Amino acid sequence: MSTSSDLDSQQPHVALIPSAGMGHLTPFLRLAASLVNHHCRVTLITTHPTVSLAESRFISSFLSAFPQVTEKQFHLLPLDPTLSSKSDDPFFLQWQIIRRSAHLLSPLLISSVSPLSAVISDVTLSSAITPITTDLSLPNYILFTASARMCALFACFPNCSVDQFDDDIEIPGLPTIPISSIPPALLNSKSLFATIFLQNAQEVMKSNGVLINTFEALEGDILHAINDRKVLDGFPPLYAIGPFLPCEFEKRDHGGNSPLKWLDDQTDGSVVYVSFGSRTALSREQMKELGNGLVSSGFRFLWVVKDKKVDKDDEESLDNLIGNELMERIKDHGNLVIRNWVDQDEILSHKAVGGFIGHGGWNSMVEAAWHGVRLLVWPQFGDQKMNAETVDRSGLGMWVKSWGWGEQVVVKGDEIGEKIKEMMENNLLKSQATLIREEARKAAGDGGSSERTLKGLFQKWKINN
Ligand code: UDP
Ligand code: G50
Repeated sequence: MSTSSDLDSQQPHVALIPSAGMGHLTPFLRLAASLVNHHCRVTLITTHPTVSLAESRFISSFLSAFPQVTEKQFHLLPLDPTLSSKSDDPFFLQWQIIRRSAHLLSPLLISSVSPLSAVISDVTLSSAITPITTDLSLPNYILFTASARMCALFACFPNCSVDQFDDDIEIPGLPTIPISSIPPALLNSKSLFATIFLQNAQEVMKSNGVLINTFEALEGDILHAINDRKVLDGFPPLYAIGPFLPCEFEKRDHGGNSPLKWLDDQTDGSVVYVSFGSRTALSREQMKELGNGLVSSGFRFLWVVKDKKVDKDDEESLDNLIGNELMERIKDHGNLVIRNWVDQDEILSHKAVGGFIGHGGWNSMVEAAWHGVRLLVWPQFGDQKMNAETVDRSGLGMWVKSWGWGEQVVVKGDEIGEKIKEMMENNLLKSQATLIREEARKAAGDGGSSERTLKGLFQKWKINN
């Protein structure tokens, strides 16, 4: 008869090393919750300090909800002053700080209560972590935090001659990628972002596998192209284990200010939810045009406004940001504008919500798929056009390519209003979003493609135990 300690010793033990920003932390903590629920031991490496309040709160509530998870605090080195001149993005700088501090991870990984079966680290850190896991002879997996389409570009990047990027990009097994969709920072091979991206893409080849928050029905063609080695011979196995499910620990006490009460009073499917994620601030001018567009669309809306990249800096009042006159019109029409963190899952799962205007952050895209909410994607920077392409092709949403990147053009309110109407009145999008929701649930459910893939990984990790 096996005892509970025998069973414990058969459990895989995985260490997770997330990177900075909610878009990177969220998939890690959702994966961690899923691993615990599958009886896996989890060690979570938590970086100190974090950039945003949202990150530190998220980690605290995760650790309170999962006391069985071992936390290892990773105290970062200070920022190298020469780096701060190379980027004004605090999250991106934090990636560099984590990378520079990576040698401090070895003792944390060695001092685990039980030996590790695998280490899973964020893709932005991969070239800094791989030498450490190799040194410790630990299996090393990478979590890719964007779409499979972006992953294909990542895989091929070392073979692309970026400075000669003047044409569209051909990746075997994928439709042509227009040059205008490539993350702008990658177009300058000398930029810090492009240099690190290249190093990560080279080093990822040494990892045991790449995990990704997507699923067959959403990106099956690209997953197959990568795993059939059409995209790049020798790329590690890509494990599609999404959608990562939002969890109970993410719920916050809104002190009676939850938008749910307002949503409860709206007609089913009538509301447009507008949010550009955790770290995208539109220009003031664009914000006003968006407000005008929302009002002119005639649809009810719930708009989450952000003024600064980092939540701690968001101080300006809504009246100052949007202007009194527009705020009055917004309220007169019965709409809701919020400037704090919202529980996006709670909103997307509400029956009143019919459409979502978002920036193409991959977590949000997968959450929309999970809830079957159709999208109007408005990419602002980075990987977001690559993600938008996937949303567009799957039929989950639409993308107005002429709107360009966030800072390129100021899109006029009238045009925004028209496109909102188009998204909300398009029955094909609506039915396709419902279909994708069903597929997402099948993938994550018992016997579904992602569930089976995750179980396969457990078997591997148990053998390594
Ligand atoms: N999010 C949220 N409430 C907010 C803003 C963001 O719950 O007020 C969540 C959102 O649901 C998603 C994550 O934060 O899970 C943001 O990641 P995403 O990849 O969508 O975009 P990013 O913020 O990284 O640009
Ligand atoms: C954030 C961002 C820009 C950007 C990406 C972001 C990605 C994700 C993949 O997540 O493309 C990625 C892989 C390796 C790497 C960085 C990012 O070094 O602001 O493009």
